Amino acid sequence: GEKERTLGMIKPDGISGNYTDRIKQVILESGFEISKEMVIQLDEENAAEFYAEHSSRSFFTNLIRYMTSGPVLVMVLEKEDAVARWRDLIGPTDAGKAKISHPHSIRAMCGVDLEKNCVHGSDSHQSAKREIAFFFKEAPSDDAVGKHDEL
Ligand code: YYY
Ligand code: MG
Repeated sequence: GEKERTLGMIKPDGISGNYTDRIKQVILESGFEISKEMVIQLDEENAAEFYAEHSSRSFFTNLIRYMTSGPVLVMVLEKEDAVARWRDLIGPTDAGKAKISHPHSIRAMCGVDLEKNCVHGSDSHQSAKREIAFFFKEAPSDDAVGKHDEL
């Protein structure tokens, strides 16, 4: 496969639980390069835009409250097949189930349940592109300039 980029995020419970260093260690030992990183406190509008695909779901309000409950660490992760490999490494969405089915996954290590699962990973190449652009301004180009002034 080709070297590619994905967006990784340590969610508020991962930061407050002091898992940042351990998660980064797993990332680097797994052969990813962390090419960009930033700590940011999301507000409700940011979080709702980031998770817009879930806006009609019953868990949305709780998800936004959780995602704005403290700072997050966002990272651009680079590796061959980074999108799929990072999803493999974080494990299933439900961290409670991950502890049983994927005990070596990051969500098993630091997550709690279906909501508080401590990390995010882009689910496709298209999502990765959108999510990286959401947090990190690209070098000036016609369609990147001025679109993300709020961040
Ligand atoms: O991509 P991933 O994070 O594994 O799961 P999504 O289905 O995209 O859901 C995004 C986010 O929403 C998930 O990480 C936790 C939360 N969530 C929830 O609280 N309850 C659900 N039933 C499904 C998802
Ligand atoms: Mg998702």
